[in-house]
Amino acid sequence: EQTIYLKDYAVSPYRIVSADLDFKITEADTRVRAQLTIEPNPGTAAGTPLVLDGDELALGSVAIDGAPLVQSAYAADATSLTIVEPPLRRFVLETEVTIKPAGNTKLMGLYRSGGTWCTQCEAEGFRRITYYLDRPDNLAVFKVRITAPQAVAPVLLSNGNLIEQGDAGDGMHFAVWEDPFPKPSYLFALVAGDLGSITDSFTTASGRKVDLAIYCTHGKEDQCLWAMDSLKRSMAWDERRFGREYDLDIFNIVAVSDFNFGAMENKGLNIFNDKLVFAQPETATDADYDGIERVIAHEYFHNWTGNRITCRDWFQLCLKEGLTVYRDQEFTSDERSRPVKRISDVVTLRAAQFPEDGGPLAHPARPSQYDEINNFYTATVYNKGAEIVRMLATLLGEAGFRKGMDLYFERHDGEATTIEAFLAVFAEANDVDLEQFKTWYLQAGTPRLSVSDSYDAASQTYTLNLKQETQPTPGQPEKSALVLPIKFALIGPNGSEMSWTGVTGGDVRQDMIVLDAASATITFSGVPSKPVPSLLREFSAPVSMDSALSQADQLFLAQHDSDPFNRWQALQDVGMGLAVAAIDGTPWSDASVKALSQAMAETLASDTLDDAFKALALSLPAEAQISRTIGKEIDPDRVHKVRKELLKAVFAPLALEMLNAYLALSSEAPYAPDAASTGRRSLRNRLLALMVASDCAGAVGLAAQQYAGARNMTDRLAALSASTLAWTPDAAKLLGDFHANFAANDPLVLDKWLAVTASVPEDGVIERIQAVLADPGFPKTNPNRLRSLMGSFTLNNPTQFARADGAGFRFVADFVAEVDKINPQVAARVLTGFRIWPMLDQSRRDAAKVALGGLQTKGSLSRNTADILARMLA
Ligand code: DPP
Ligand code: ZN
Repeated sequence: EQTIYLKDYAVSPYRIVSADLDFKITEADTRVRAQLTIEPNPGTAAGTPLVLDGDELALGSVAIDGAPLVQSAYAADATSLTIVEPPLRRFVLETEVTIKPAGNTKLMGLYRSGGTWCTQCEAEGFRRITYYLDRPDNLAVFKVRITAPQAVAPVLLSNGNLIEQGDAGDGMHFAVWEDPFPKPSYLFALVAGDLGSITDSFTTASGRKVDLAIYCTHGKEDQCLWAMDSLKRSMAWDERRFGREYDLDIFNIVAVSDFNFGAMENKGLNIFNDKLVFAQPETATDADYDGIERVIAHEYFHNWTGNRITCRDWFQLCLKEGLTVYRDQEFTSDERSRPVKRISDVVTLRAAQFPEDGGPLAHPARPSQYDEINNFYTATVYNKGAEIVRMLATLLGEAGFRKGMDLYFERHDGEATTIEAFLAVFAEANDVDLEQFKTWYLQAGTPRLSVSDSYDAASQTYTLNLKQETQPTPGQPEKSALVLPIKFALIGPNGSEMSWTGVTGGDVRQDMIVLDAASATITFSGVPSKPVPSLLREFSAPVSMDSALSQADQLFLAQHDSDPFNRWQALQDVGMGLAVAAIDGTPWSDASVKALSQAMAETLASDTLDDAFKALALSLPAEAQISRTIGKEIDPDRVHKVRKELLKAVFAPLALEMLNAYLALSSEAPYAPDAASTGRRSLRNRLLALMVASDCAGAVGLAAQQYAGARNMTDRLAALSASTLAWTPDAAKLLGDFHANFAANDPLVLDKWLAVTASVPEDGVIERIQAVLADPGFPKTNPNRLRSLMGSFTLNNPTQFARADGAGFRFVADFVAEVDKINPQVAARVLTGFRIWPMLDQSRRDAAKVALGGLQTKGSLSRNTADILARMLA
């Protein structure tokens, strides 16, 4: 396979300045006529061929300035169209191709979802629509004519403004759209279908009225209201927080059922996976409402960070994604609870990005090479990318960060640019050097921060020893020191923050240590008594930190730290310490478990902490996180068993408190998705899960009762999964009931049933999943269904996926081979679940290798899957 390298980036010899596209859509196929106005770039020599990208296109004709080209003047192969000797001046290239959207199961380019024609072009889908310079640094203005059957496609949409529409005879009609903003091809979109819609409007800060619409399958209009509400709040927030106004007179969103991504930020015409649009209390959970708000915001924010300023090449993907995730995180923090959002984001980072960064698929946030760009839409590019931007904001302060952002928009609007250009605006606006900071973008791996400390009473000095180290990752044996902003405080014996009179040995700025060397010894003088350090407050750098604190000190922080993140972290650290020691063969003492139990009880009883925070705090680290902390020779069964026992030991003694709190949190109020109501439900459902998991008397019945009486999906699904995860006596019955009464007729609810089914940590789950897949009615072309089932199995069911007998690995490998022929992106994504294999114990490693080796011998794998497989086995 050909590897693409960042160092090979070169400006194209030609550029397309405008694209006039004419789509004729019929049931059988779609004919695309493209008139591309093309110019040579400066320095292009006469006779330089023009090479356009193409994929699965049936070429009809080629002409330049109206004159058809003779056969010898061009050449078309499976991936390109070459014009041998184009004119060395502005010219119009006209091509006509035919494509078959109905058979396009890769869901890249123009395809059909249900009855609707829709597009997905990022990263390289546009070349499946017409021959083009399908690269993000080619910005062109688009004019699009769509002709389609009036009866099946009354709605015709593309980017920008509608400038003409009418009847085209023979039952056909047409619409012409024009987008005044030059854009790369990956932001092109087209939709044709029979859709309902809701409409609204937003008036921008400067007083311009923007018409908003969300299109969906008829009958689902009511379910789009939350998305619309989220959109309007996003538009207002970007004006307030970043001074960014929307720039077109219309903003359209379309919900479709078959979609590889969550959503896509096409200029003026976002296309969404319907699960990130539809919400009603009976079928969507609080997590779904959250996800919709977050992704609507994310795609909207791309209008400035991604669309107005785009990427020069795909190596720069995190220029738009990391920054836009940071922006959507800030939006949610401002709209809801900042500490709760921060904790949730860190949980996600540790669950999704740390394992990537510490395994065979590790890559820098800005990679320097790729075989298949679709495999780089990763937690590293998105979530670590956001952490890097967050560190920049932490280092520069809110005002300094905003100055940099303002300069970024001012300087690069309308450009396709790079990480270097992004960093340069912050350096310039704040007069700082960010050369070393840039390493965050270039170096893979999660730095490990180790800390030790000492206090000298005689001299009243407190010393912190900090050390950072990053393990080698594929292709990067040597690592250098990163710039780590470490927010901190020293907590005195009475629980309040201590001050000091002098500091030596490090860069200490008020509440932040900046560690930029491999190690530092920092001495604080004038410290009257031994403090407990609260380090990495707000999780100010994406590192893994070995807590050197005693359990007593951790519990002290859990009680007194004024930083909510570290308060939560301290409880997690206590649980982690006990679990890891027990797995290593040092059982916990009664006293240590009792102390944790007590701290959990105090957390639950607190009248200052809010419900959502309590729900997060009343937990132990997940199995996968415990495994990662141990790091090698993992036996997932043992991790599962020990964690379960610990959970019981900590929470069973709190049965009465939990029950009383659970009962007190009941509410008769109608469902509302606001932060307070969501928090209340999350704590109540957390308590239910804890009572069931720790075998509290009556808990099984309580879950069944909540399941049956639930008036919203949040509570129903929580009761169901509490039962299935603990595999209570009535779990199977509830699962069956959920399928029959809720999931059977609603695909998005079916996804929940699939996920719950695949996550049951019991023998027999593989057979149950196989039965689901064998049902002829199961849609193997729908990414949501496949991901709910197989993504949940590989990521949320470690004991069954990594079974010692290899059955889980074999099953997933077979699935990947089959689905690879239908949708390579989904197949490759499921395959990434294998990334844990190097840290498993010997027998499981062997089993994983056999399964992966078997897949490799299958041959004819897609580039997507072959790339993941090769890296997995390297
Ligand atoms: N639509 C995807 C996202 O917004 C890819 N750009 O992240
Ligand atoms: Zn994005």
